[in-house]
Amino acid sequence: MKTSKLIAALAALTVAAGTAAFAQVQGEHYKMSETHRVPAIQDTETPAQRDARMAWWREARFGMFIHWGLYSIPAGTWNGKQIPGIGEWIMNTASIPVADYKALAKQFNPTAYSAHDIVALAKSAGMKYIVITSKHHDGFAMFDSKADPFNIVDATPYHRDPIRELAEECRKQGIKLGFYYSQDQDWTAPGGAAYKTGNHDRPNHHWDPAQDGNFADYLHKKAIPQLKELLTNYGDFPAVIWFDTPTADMTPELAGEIVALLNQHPNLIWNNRLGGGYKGDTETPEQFIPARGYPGRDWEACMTINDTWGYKSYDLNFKSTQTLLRNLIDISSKGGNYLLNIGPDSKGNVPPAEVERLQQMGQWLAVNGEAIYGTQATLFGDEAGSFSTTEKDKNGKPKFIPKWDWRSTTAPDKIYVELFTWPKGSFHLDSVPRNVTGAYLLADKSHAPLKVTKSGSGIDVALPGHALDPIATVLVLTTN
Ligand code: FHN
Repeated sequence: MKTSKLIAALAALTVAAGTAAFAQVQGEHYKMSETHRVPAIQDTETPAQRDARMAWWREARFGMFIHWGLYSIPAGTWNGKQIPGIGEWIMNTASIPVADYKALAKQFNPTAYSAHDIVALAKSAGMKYIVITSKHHDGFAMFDSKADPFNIVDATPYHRDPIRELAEECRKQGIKLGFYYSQDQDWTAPGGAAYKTGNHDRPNHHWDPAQDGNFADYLHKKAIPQLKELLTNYGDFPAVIWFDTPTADMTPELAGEIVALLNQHPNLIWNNRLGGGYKGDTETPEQFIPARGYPGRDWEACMTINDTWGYKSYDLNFKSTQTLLRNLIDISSKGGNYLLNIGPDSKGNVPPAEVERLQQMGQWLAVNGEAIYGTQATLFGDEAGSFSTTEKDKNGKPKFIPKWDWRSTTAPDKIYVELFTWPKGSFHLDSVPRNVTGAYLLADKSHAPLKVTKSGSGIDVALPGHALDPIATVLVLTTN
């Protein structure tokens, strides 16, 4: 099956099944090629240059994804009906005509939006960067665009550029900012691609003649000019461009035109979802954590807090702080970043349940962040779980059975062990590939030494009777 068809089939399947999130469109589904007509920075830089370019991102480990746009107005309901699936897909899922969807802009007046508060929230959560939807698949630009009038400054009573305000606040509060940009799907621009949901017609799955047109024209008239605006109008930002959902329309030639633009910004980081065979900088597993990470590749798991990216008024299926924190620790132990989403409502308020969980994560990180930021993957590995010899996953491959007792992250002179279940009496490792010189608990301010007993290449660390944190207590092994 061709890649684009596979992605479309996955999308249709997922929507049909009414599952929580859209298709798991992660990097490995895209066809990549090693050679490009327009070489990308990843093709030409040295390993040392690459390490320097990726340094802040690798150190960061935890970022905030923001899905915010016109779809926060219907918030999952259209013509009185609750529309299944993720909130930002409502236009596609409910086959909303272009004119009706565009009319939402006249009502969009997010007066409660505060860039200051959102950046402060990210910081209080311990997040080190933000990636916001500058334009999602609905084609509405959340920024001041001269290239296309369907944007928040020209088409709404708000008349402000929230992305500019966010960029200024990120600069003030010392955090990086990236822009999500849906370069391929654009459901309100003639020629913009669409994924199939429901009975939308082949070959482009459009549902309104206003969408018909030529993809290359769309790219030249709207997407490339808007990318230029985003890359030049916000000072030292964006630090990241986060592309999404490439289709077969994005040929190597067209993608090459975008790459030529990206190449003019030598510090930029961009993901593996441009299309046209480009691998980009990062793998982007969506709504799942890969069993063993992606050794040798930078990667970032993007996930929702509930079951939608864009705000849906009735999606209250919020994950617990325990789940979210364990995800962060699990991802860090496999060498990846966690891009955790919030979905502000149409006034610009972040749902309180999301704020609460992020702040609780931040409290844990304020004490234990040393075990996360700038760390490397585990030196062990089996603690994460193993592949079943009998059970198969939905792709027919051996099923990964995770274990949730502990994880480990690594610094040059330390091994961190994040304990989820508290062992009775002592923590045992069969084999440690370094010489352990001491041990203490990170949340113990006095760093009182714990007794370490060595046996062969293994160790036992004597522990107090109770965990210091109900979610994860970090045991630090000093090493040389
Ligand atoms: O279709 C989008 C979806 O709305 C959301 O933006 C996610 C975030 O990674 N990306 C696409 C699905 O892969």
